[in-house]
Amino acid sequence: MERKALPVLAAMSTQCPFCSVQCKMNVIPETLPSGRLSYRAEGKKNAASEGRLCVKGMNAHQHALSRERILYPLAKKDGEFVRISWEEAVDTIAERLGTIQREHGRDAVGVYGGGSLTNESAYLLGKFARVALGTRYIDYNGRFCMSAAASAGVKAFGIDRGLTNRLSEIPETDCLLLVGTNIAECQPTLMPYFNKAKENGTYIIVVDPRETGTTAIADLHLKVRPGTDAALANGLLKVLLEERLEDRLFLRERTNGFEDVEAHLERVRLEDISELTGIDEVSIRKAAIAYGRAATGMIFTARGVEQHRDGHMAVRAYLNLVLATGKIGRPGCGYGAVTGQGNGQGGREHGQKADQLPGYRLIENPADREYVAGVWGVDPAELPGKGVSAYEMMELTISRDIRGMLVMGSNPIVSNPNAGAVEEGLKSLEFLAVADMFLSETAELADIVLPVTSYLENEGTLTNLEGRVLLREAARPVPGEARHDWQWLCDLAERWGRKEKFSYFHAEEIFEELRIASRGGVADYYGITYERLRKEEGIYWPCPDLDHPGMKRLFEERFAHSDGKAQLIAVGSLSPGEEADGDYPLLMTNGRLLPHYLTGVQTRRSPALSARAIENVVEIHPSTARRYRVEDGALVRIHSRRGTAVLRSKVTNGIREDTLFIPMHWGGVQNVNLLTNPLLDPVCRMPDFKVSAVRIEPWS
Ligand SMILES: Nc1nc2c(c(=O)[nH]1)N[C@H]1C(S)=C(S)[C@@H](COP(=O)(O)OP(=O)(O)OC[C@H]3O[C@@H](n4cnc5c(=O)[nH]c(N)nc54)[C@H](O)[C@@H]3O)O[C@H]1N2
Ligand SMILES: Nc1nc2c(c(=O)[nH]1)N[C@H]1C(S)=C(S)[C@@H](COP(=O)(O)OP(=O)(O)OC[C@H]3O[C@@H](n4cnc5c(=O)[nH]c(N)nc54)[C@H](O)[C@@H]3O)O[C@H]1N2
Ligand code: SF4
Ligand SMILES: [Mo]
Repeated sequence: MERKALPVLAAMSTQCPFCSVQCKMNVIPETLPSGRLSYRAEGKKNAASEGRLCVKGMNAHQHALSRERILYPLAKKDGEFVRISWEEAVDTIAERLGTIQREHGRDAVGVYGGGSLTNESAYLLGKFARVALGTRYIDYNGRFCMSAAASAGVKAFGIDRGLTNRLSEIPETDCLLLVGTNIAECQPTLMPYFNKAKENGTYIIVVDPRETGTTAIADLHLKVRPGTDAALANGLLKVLLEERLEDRLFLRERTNGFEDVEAHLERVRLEDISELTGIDEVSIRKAAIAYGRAATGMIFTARGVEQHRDGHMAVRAYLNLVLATGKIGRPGCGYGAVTGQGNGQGGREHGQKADQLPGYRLIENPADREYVAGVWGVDPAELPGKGVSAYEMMELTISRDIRGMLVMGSNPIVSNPNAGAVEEGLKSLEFLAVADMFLSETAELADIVLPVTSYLENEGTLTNLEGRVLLREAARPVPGEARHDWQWLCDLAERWGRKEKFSYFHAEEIFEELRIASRGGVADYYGITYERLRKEEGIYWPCPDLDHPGMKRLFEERFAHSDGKAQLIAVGSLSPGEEADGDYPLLMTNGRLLPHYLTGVQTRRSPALSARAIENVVEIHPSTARRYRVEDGALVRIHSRRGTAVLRSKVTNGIREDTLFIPMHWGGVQNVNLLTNPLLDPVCRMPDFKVSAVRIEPWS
C-alpha cells in the first residue's frame, strides 16, 4: 500500500511557559517510523539560559498539545459541564455578574489574575476590573509569590526589579549568599552560572532547612529553623559590625537609617539568635565574615525567606546586609529577588495588584490616578480605590461580601493557604467564571469555563527574572475555539458598554497602550516596542525612550528614592508564626520539586513530567520517623490546626529533625495547603505559607 507523503512541518519558535528564566526554544515536530507525529524541544541561544532547557521546558509541549485541553466554552448545567457557544458564555457571565453588581454593588464582584499571563493580558485584566467592572477587588497569585521581596525592594531601594545586575556577573563574584532559594530545582538552567562561580573559587553560603540540589554546591550550608531568617540576618549583620566590615563611606553617602539598625543590633545577643535559628554561633560568624570580607558579593532570596508572616522584614534584614557592606551597584555586587512565575515580574508591574496601576503606579496616588485615567479616557473619580490581597479576597467570599468572581490564570483552591476554607468560599459564590486551558480543581467549581490559548499559540511579552522584557511570538494556530485572554476580555467589556475602550485586534496594540500607560512610571516600558524586541532579543526596563538601551545594572550612582539614597531599617528577630507544641510538635515547610510546576495543572498533564513524581510525599528525618512510627514509603496523615492531608513518607537525612517538607504540586487530600496558616504579613499581606505546626501519624 502506498503511504501518503507526510507534510514537512516547521519548527515552532517559542519560550517556556513555566519559570521566570523564560528559556527560548524550538519545538520540532518529527514523524516517527510509524507515521505518528512526535515533538522534541531544543533550547535556543539567548542571554539568560544560553540555550539550555530543563526537563520541564523540554516537555512543556506535552500539556499544550494534550487531549485534555478545553477547546470550547463550558457551562455547568445540572452539575455537568456542557458545550456552549462563546456568545452564550460571554452573555451569561455579563448577565450573572451584572445582576450581582446591580443587587449588591460593584465591589460584590472580584477578579483574580496570575503571573503566567502576558503583560498585555495582565494589563488588560487590570483595566477591565477598573474601567468595565468598576470593582476595587482585583488581586493575583503573585501576592503569594513576590509580594514580600517586591515591597522590600520598593521600600529599601525605591524600585522592585528582581535582579539588580546581570546573570553574567554571578561567576565573577567572590561570595554568594543564597537564602531560601533552590535554584537547582526551580530555575535549573541558571545553575551553570553558580557552578561556574564555584569553579572560580566563589565562597557559596546557602540557607535552607534541608539539603537540596542547591545546598550541594554550598561551602557552608546553614540549616536554619523555618521562619527565623530575619533573626539569622540580624546575627550576620551583628558579627559584621563587630568585625568592622561595614562600608562607612557607602553608608554615609548613599543610605539612610543605619544608626537605628546599629543601635538595634547592639541590643541583640548572638547566643539568642543561635538558639532561635538553630545555627551555632561559629557558623554564623563564619558566614558573616566570608560575606563581609569578600571584595564582591551577591545575595539572592526566594520564597523560603519571603513566605512568612514577617517576609517583608526578613528580606529587609538581608537588604540591610547588602547596604551595610556597600555591595550593590557595581560589578559582581548586587541583590536578586528570584522571581517565580514566567511573567511574575511583568505581572506585578501593570495593574493586577490591588493597589497598583500600570507602570507600578499607585491607585491611591491622585497624580497616578489622573495620569492613567487620562490614558484610558475616563474620569479619575471613576477609578475605584485599592482592594485587598488575594487571600483576603477569599475571606470576602466566605463572608459573602464578594458574590461573583472571575479567575484568570490561577488555581486558587489549591494554591491558597487554608485551602479547605477557600474551597468553601468559592463554593458559596453565586457565580464563578474561570479561564484556563484545563479543568483545574478551581475550574471544576465554575459555572462557566472559558478555553484559553497556551504559550504555543498566544503572542505577547513577558518580563523575566532579570527585568528583561521578551517577546514570545505565536508558534501554532489556535486549537478549537480557544481564545486569547485579552480577546475574551474585550468581548466581555463590550457587555459593560465599554467597547470603545477595549477594541484591539492584536496583542501589539495593547502593548502600545501599555507603553504609554507605564511612561514616566517606575516600571517604564515606553522605549520598548515589538520591533525593538524582535531586533534586540529582549530589553531591560526601565527603558524610558526609544533610543534608551535599557538599564542592565541598577543603582550605580543613585537609588530610586527621591533623595537618591537607600533605606535601612531595624528588623525584629521573630520566632516562627506558629511554634511547635504538645499537640502539633513539628514544623512543616513546603516548596517545589524539579519536574512539577505550581499546582501541577499543567505538569501533571505531561506524561514525561508526571512520571517523574506521581504523588505527593512528605520528607521526614529518620529519627523523627522512628519517634512517630513512620516507615519509609508509607501513607501518613498530617494534621495542622487548619486540616489534614494524606501523603506518602520519604525518610531522608537531609532535613532538620524538627521539620517536615511537603511539595505543593497536588490538590485534593494531598494538598499541602489544607495544612498551611493564613496568617498574613502586615506590610505585604504574604501568607505564612512556609511554617505550620503539625502532627504526623501513620495512616493505619
Ligand atoms: N520545578 C519548579 N520550578 C519552579 C516552580 C515550580 O513550581 N516548580 N515555581 C516557580 C515559582 S512561581 C516560584 S515562586 C519559584 C520558587 O522558588 P524557590 O523559592 O526557590 O522554591 P521553594 O521550593 O518554594 O523554596 C525554596 C527553598 O526554601 C526552603 N525553605 C523552606 N522554609 C524555609 C525557611 O523558613 N527559611 C529558609 N531560608 N528556607 C526555607 C525550602 O526547603 C526550599 O528548598 O520557583 C519557580 N520555579
Ligand atoms: N504551600 C504553598 N503554597 C503556595 C506556594 C508555596 O510555596 N507553598 N507558592 C505560592 C506561589 S509562589 C505561587 S506563584 C502560587 C501559584 O499558584 P496558582 O496561581 O494556583 O498557579 P498555577 O498552578 O500555575 O495555576 C495557574 C492556572 O492557570 C492556567 N494557565 C496557565 N497559563 C494561562 C494563561 O495564559 N491564561 C489563563 N487564563 N490560564 C492559564 C494553568 O492551566 C493553571 O490552571 O502558589 C502559591 N502557593
Ligand atoms: S522551567 Fe524555567 S528553567 Fe526550565 S526550561 Fe522552563 S523557563 Fe527554563
Ligand atoms: Mo511563585
